Amino acid sequence: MTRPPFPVLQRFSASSKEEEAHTSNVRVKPAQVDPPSMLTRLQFNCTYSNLATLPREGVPEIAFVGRSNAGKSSAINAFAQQHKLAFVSRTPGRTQHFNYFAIAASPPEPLKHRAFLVDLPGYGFAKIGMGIKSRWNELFSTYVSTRQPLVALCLLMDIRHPLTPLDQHFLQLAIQAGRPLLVLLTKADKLGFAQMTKVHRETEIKLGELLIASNAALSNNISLTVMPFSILKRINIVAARQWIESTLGLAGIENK
Ligand SMILES: Nc1nc2c(ncn2[C@@H]2O[C@H](COP(=O)(O)OP(=O)(O)O)[C@@H](O)[C@H]2O)c(=O)[nH]1
Ligand SMILES: [Mg+2]
Repeated sequence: MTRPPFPVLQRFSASSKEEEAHTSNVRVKPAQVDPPSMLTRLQFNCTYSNLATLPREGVPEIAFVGRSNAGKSSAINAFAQQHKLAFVSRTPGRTQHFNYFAIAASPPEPLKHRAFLVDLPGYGFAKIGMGIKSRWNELFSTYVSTRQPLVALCLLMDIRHPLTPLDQHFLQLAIQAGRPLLVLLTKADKLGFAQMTKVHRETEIKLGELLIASNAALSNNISLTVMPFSILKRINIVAARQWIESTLGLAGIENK
């Protein structure tokens, strides 16, 4: 059987209004752009520091992972269209726990949820000691390889310095666990359009190579989607949210 030259590397399609918002530098109000989304019902659920106590409801979850300060909490806030849902920090490395955000069942019932988004502790903050780093490494690798309700990972990397050695390390753990990946190249507003497109393409190519190098047999089955992403310029907020909703099985349910 002939193997495709690359693993399943999916092209994103940003909504035309989002692209317009970027290229013409116009800020588009959320109400004009955003289709209705279940993610606007996100609520803080619980903080966990121990894998054994994670929710056992068996509903699907997507975890947000990346270096400290990559923009994880900001992205969750943007998807939820809420300003203070996830803690957005100017002091990197402060979130040390697994923060669970829940989409409530409807009508709301205590302890019944449709899905979770999980804000994982950031990695790679210089002031964190080796003890915490190795504990986080162990936590993450156990979580990503054994957590049954985990349907995908969303990896966030600052578009100005993507695929650092630590990013590659955690990508390899995710790939080995066979998890679908959404890679967001955050703070894309910091680059011009040409540079943003160049980094996007280069990152896709490097990720494809990394997939093949990590596990050639497995790589053909892993879904990998890469998008430039900006909250300030609203680049791909809707496209990423749609990817998340469809991966969580929420597409088309829309607030019912
Ligand atoms: N320019 C720009 N800054 C952003 C963007 N997203 C997040 N930030 C900033 O990056 C910093 C870190 O964000 P945060 O969400 O706390 O990162 P986390 O540590 O990964 O959760 C904050 O100062 C945010 O305001 C973006 O799209 N553009
Ligand atoms: Mg955070």
